Amino acid sequence: MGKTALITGITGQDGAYLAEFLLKKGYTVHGLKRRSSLFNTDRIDHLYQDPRDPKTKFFLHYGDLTDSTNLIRLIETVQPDEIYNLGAMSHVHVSFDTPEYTANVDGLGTLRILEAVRILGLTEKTKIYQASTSELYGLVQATPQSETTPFYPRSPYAVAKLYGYWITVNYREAYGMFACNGILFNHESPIRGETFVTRKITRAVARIALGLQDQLYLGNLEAKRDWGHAKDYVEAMWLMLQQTEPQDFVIATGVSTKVREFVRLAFSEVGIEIEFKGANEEEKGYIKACHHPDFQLPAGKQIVAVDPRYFRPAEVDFLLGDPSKAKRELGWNPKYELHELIKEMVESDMKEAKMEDYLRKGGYRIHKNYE
Ligand code: NDP
Ligand code: GDR
Repeated sequence: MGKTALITGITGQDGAYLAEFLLKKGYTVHGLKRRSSLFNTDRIDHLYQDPRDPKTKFFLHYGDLTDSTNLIRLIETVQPDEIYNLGAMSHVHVSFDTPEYTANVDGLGTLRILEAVRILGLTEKTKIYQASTSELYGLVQATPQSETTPFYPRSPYAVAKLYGYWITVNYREAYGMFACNGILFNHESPIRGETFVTRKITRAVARIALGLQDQLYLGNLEAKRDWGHAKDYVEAMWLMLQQTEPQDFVIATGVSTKVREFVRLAFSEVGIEIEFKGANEEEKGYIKACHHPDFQLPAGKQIVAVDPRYFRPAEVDFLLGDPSKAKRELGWNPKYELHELIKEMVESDMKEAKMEDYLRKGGYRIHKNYE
């Protein structure tokens, strides 16, 4: 008999990659999805299986991390061997606008999962992965950041995740539950949400190259992040739950890059050399040269600008992870380097932009403003 997993946040970037990964390993996968007024399953539609078919191994259930009754009923029905708690209001900037909701979902949501497992008497059977984050480190105390670096959260999101982190540790110590925190540094992919900086950039690169967009407006270009590929990171989540003892692990690449450099690398994927002038809120990016024969973009054209609306009330300036414990104890090693990640993202966004261009030229109206 294969194992059964329950994934909260299955419609998100990581949930989609993890579901695919576990199905390939022979798991039966159950996912929690929120009710929304439009379909929200784009990232997992390719995994759909007919629930009427007795051989089906992929099931979706309506639910929400703010609803204990729903979580208890679902966990009782599914009897999971492993729960991956990936559901969250995951946007750091938005958490300043919705702090209470973020605390409820990201903080208390974690408690609700742990309590449900305890109430149902599943503490011996069910292993739990908690999606913790490098945002916990916040204001730099030391670099590179490891499992022993002190936390200093800098946003309602990070403070909520700090509760999630400690309540996971507490239930492990208090009730002997197999519960682990994965302290994951930023990880991206072609299915990354469009309002996170990497995807916003790669999408703009493709749309600017095709003349569908004039400018890319960004916030703090000086911020540094340790960016990896989501595909590598979901494997680490699974590995944590296959160990004999529950432990917390940092998952990162060990390389940190400025947002400005990510912009430069992404434009260079389509042959556009960019140079930056000005400082802080006045900073702008201009085309130095365009080497791609298909794109008619003149040197000197401004294509990047800073918009102070994207600055955060409190920023996390510098994240750099030390994944040596995960490498040593889990045998985990990231397969992707940053340039490969950027290449894959730009290629995928170029395909989408070409489709958009085609539809527009065919007279179809498309209204999608992501920022
Ligand atoms: P996404 O934003 O892509 O996905 C978040 C998921 O959570 C979506 O499925 C979303 O549903 C769901 N969700 C949101 N609110 C609720 C709720 N109230 N109840 C149930 N589900 C909810 O995030 P990622 O896939 O990038 O990240 C996965 C997890 O890992 C998150 O917890 C995130 O905070 C954490 N993390 C992410 C990192 C990264 O770099 N990607 C790094 C470290 C941690 P819907 O689709 O309906 O919006
Ligand atoms: P982050 O990711 O906050 O690290 O959280 P995001 O991509 O949103 O920001 C990274 C850095 O880029 C700067 N930045 C901008 N960010 C956005 N979104 N939009 C902009 O226009 C922009 N311009 C500059 C930000 O200020 C920041 O410094 C992500 C999420 O996935 C979290 O859920 C996860 O926990 C952490 O990564 C690890």
